[in-house]
Amino acid sequence: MKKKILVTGFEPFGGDTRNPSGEAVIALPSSEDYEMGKLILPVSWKRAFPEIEKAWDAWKPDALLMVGLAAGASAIRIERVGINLCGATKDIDGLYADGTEDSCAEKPILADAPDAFFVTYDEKKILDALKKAEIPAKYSYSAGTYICNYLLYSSLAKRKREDADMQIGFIHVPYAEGQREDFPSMPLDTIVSALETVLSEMF
Ligand code: PCA
Repeated sequence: MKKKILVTGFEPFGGDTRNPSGEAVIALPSSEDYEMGKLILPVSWKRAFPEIEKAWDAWKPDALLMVGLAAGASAIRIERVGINLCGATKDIDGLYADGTEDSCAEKPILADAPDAFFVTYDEKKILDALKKAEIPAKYSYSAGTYICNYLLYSSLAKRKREDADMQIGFIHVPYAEGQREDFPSMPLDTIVSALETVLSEMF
């Protein structure tokens, strides 16, 4: 049986009209080698992770690859760790992580849980494959403290809780070329190729 990979990207947020992570995930072609499920998530503290959980529980994927935009990045960022912290940043619903409009305190994602979890995809294999494909890529040791890190930490915590044997990781991508003049960017085609390369190295 073919392995199943759930791939997620995001809708636009923070004043941008596009999000290359969602666009690249939508553009990903299917593969002979694995079955792919796709989700394009809202940049919402409350609404994004339940969508992953629902697909995970119903479809039972063998791997989960999440993709998000990292404004300012000039290379593909292979995230290595999710931390137990929500930053004080509002989401597209105008809410902070605690569900309020007016508090701005940082808080843990999960109470009484580990400070961090490492990703479970093979980051070395992925970096080598991206380098071989001549796509600028590097390891990243912080996925930030916004919704991307929230999904990464929450997924790794679920995996641990359920003792699931799943490859889980997060890729941050630059802005798509032509999207913003004030930030580094990468052609959307290259971002799509990068994700195909990552997916081919998930097992
Ligand atoms: N990037 C944000 C959230 C959605 C996205 O594409 C992040 O890095 O947390």
